[in-house]
Amino acid sequence: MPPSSDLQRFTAEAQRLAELAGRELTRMRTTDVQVHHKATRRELVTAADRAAETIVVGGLLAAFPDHAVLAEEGVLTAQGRASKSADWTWIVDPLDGTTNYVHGLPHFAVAVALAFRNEPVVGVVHAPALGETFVGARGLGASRVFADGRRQPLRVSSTGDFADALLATGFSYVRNEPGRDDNAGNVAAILPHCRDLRRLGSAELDLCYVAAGSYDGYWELYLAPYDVAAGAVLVAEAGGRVTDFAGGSNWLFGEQVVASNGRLHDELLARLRPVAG
Ligand code: LIP
Repeated sequence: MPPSSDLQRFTAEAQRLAELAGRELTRMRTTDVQVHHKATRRELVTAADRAAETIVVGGLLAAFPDHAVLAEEGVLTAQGRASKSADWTWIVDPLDGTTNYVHGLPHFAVAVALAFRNEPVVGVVHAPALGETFVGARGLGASRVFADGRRQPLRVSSTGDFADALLATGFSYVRNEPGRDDNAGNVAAILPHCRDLRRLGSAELDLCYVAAGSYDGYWELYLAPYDVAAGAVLVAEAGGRVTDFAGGSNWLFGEQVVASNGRLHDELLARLRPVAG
């Protein structure tokens, strides 16, 4: 693992670029947001997604030319693929929570992660409409930074009884495709046994709220690496646990993520149904 001084430098640049992109998202949100559809009618993309990605990826490629980049919209890189093989790969979701952004809701974020040999070690999630940025790096802890400069350390909750747990989940764009699990069975299996469920529409912010101790756990299916990489770093640095549905480590590329305060993890895994598809 590289020295912490490198991680601090990478984190600072990721935060700077995420906040710059956040300002552009805010500016573009005041105009009529032109919506386009990706693979399914539910999967939205806007010019704002692309503008934010151009800012973040352009800045990263300029600052770290020998690093690879995996970004959602593929504006400056081959879509969905890292631009080159390298020890270091930036993983970027320029606008996580696009549906919220289009519908005028505040839960959307710019998410920037950096992986060392495919293991995320830096995470930045900037929520412009909420006026906060979640920042962290391997071994350096994680913080919530407010627009007025205040900084709070992130720490997962201490909730130990499932009946007291506030949990979160989401529903994939591909949930109704043949062979896919629409997650309704998991909701039916879990909701009767926890305090309540939330579905806010941004996986990266859901992971941040686990790291902040607001949520006691979160799960979702069929997400891409850029939907989870940054938030997962923050959960780990805040003392939480991130796995796939089997309790293993295939959560980044495996399309199944479970995050928790650690104490509730095994019970959450036990109540989730085996993944179909
Ligand atoms: C979204 C995720 C959310 C999920 C949505 C979508 P996007 O990412 O953050 O958790 O439920 O289906 O995948 O598309 O807004 O970047």
